[in-house]
Amino acid sequence: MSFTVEGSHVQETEDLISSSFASHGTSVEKDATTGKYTVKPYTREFIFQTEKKIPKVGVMLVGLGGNNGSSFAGMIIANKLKIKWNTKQKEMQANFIGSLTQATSIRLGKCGDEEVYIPFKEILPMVEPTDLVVSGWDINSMPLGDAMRRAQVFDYDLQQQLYPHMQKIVPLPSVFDPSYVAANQGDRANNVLALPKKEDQVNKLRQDMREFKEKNGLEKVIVLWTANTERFSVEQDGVHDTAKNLMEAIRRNESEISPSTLFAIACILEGNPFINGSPQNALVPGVVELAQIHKTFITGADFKTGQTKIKSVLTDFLVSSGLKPRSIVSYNHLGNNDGKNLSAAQVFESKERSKKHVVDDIFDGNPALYEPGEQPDHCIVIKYVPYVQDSKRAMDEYISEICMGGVNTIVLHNTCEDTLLAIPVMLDLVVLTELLTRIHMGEKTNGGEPEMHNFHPLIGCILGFLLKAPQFPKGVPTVNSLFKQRLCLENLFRACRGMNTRTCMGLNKMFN
Ligand code: NAI
Ligand code: DG6
Repeated sequence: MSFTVEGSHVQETEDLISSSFASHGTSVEKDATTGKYTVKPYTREFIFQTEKKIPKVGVMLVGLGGNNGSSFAGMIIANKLKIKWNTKQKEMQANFIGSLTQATSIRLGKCGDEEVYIPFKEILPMVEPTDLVVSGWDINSMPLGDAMRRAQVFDYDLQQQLYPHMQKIVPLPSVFDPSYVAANQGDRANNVLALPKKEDQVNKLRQDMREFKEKNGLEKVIVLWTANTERFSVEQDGVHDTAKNLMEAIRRNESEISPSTLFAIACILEGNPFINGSPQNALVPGVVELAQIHKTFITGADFKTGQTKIKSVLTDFLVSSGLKPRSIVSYNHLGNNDGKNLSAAQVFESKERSKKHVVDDIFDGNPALYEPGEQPDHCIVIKYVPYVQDSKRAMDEYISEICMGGVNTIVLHNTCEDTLLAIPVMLDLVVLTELLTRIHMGEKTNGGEPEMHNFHPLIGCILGFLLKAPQFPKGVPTVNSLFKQRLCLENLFRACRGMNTRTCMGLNKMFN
């Protein structure tokens, strides 16, 4: 590692970084008679322990043959082989641009007059992307070389170089339930597990994970759902509400349990983290409870890539500046298979939810502008236009009330290249999830050594920067604001390393 941290609050051995961290918070009490609030600052002392040894990690993608799946595998191989290719403008070389861990930096501090930054990935030991072993499932049997050509995401010259390497990777047969996706996806389904019982399907997925692990000598496997967006499961008491009910419902082959929920359950039972990159409610309450019992990470939902990332920044800028958005309209059209699947109403509704609710907490958090429950008009439109392929066009209009009756209108046009925005986000989710499995925390109390714990299974609260609809543990307030989410990650890792968290107050030079 490129730096060490000194101080009595941090110790580093060959295996472990141990740090203690004082977290300053405030509790608020309301006087029942006067309605007046009293704020009480408090400090809690936490201990973090980070295992330094980076395991050999495998990634299994559900939807391996799709645009995201094949391009993710291609990105890893191209970087591993340091592939260079020609576009019509210039020679390119493989990179991870767009990845928080691989392409951004963290400020260490000042060294004399020099500002010192380190690559984000050096703050704590993280797996090297090129060391990842990639496999997975798809309901379509196409080998990845052909799937990459079908996707039309990479430049032709890059495709030509990757083809022989990619063609060796063939997706495993998957669990498929046509009632969860658009009818237009049926002709893709030629690689489906011929197991009618859900219990057998879960067991087969578990076996696939074990075999992948053994065959490649892996110490950890992370599973990422990047398959089609599914419609929401209709959550029912007695089926989805508890871990016990869910497992019993699987045994009696209940129909309203989605493939993505089955994958999540198989992962939990194998002790493998599961990441849901699509918006559907795979992580129903029974899944969350099962993950708590088995102490396995689950996270979702829906990669935050283009239009929504901008929305969570722009709305935050408007509302935190005291401007009042009254109308947000987000339109996009795209021509890839994702767009084709989203053209079915029930599937679209899943995406609509995650694209829409990403700003709710920003309005709720400013009672100076918005009455309780007041929200701007907010409309999401997605259209399938095959010609534009993966090059999604996203157009947004934000209309805000400004001072003294003024109206401010912002219009954006964003040519997204959806998949090339998504694959670095997928990489970050894998790298950071793996790291989080090696961090343990405890709280210092007056007597004795603190008991150390894993993080709560719903690590969406830590990885929200990468997710449109991060799932938080009950009682933890939702944060969608992009830069708060980034600061959360950076500060958590600084604390684990024994460094002060960033306040951005710049107090050292503030007085005259
Ligand atoms: P895609 O349609 O190209 O790929 C999905 C793949 O999943 C297909 O190959 C399909 O055959 C396969 N599939 C469908 N059901 C399956 C099942 N039950 N088991 C295994 N495989 C199955 O879509 P793309 O563009 O790769 O996107 C994947 C997912 O990621 C979609 O749900 C999309 O909404 C989501 N997403 C994509 C973002 C992006 O910017 N590309 C951002 C946010 C989310
Ligand atoms: C249509 O919106 C397709 C979707 O799958 C999105 O492209 C994807 O969720 C990325 O969305 P966004 O809003 O982050 O650009």
